[in-house]
Amino acid sequence: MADSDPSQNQPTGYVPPKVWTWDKENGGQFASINAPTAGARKDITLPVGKHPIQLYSLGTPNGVKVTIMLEELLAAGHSGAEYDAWLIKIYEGDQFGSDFVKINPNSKIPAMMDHSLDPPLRLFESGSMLIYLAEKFGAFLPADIRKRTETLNWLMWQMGSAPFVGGGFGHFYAYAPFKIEYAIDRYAMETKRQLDVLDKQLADKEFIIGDEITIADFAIFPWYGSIMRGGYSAQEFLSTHAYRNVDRWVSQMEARPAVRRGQMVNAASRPGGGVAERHGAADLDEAIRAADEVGKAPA
Ligand SMILES: N[C@@H](CCC(=O)N[C@@H](CS)C(=O)NCC(=O)O)C(=O)O
Repeated sequence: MADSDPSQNQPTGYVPPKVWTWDKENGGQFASINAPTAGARKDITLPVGKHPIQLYSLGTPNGVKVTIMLEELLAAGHSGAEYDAWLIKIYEGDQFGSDFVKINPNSKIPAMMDHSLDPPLRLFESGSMLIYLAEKFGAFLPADIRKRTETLNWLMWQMGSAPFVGGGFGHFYAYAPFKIEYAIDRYAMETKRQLDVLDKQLADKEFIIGDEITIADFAIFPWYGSIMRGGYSAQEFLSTHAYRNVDRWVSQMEARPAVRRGQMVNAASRPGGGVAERHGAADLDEAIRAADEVGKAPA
């Protein structure tokens, strides 16, 4: 570890102990659910609906990747992608319920079961779900070796990069109990670097890998689309208007009906409309009708 002058540390005088122990909540928005241990904390039985695919999730960027994929599959005519989406309230600790942990030992949404297999198959990690669904339905992952590899390159880029945006920038800029200049500078720089990576990639491409939409778009859009549209209230701070190619691509993604539908799932309080749970197309049709009515109403 690099030596530093304790008087410069935060809090002033702080010296890391020889062995770290968990003796207090660390503050910030998620302090009450954070712990240094894994495993179930309570017995919770998860419901199972009527469709082959059962999703246990929340409308955060990692959850929305999968609901956009499922809605795009349904829009493309893959009726086997019908799904029930159940709400997992991570702020209340549902991800530490016994049944949820059996699906995802990492206790994070999204988690999924495919009941069309016997015994049913468990899935965790959103990137794994996107690849699984793409292969199951033969969609949004090109067969051509170069295009397939490029799609997976960008999918893995997203999975590796977004934690620096969410857990790094978002945490220290929006959620931490106090502002630390060093941490905010470090992660603002990294977030802007990633936006520039995307901006350069999209300069001469309609979608992430070229002229066809793939699971790379579904994975990248929820995170970077959110930042571009005011996630963490950081549009001005990060000068997001400068990333013109990303902005164009985000608008194009937002205009897709299946993307709109996917963003509404497990997101009841989302501005622009949403549903807590989704058990059939009609649930979203109804929410869209209601949102459009509100949009038409005079201010
Ligand atoms: N790499 C995982 C990340 C999932 C993740 O971080 N999920 C967050 C919500 S976006 C979560 O469930 N957090 C609850 C917790 O940390 O206890 C994926 O892509 O599936």
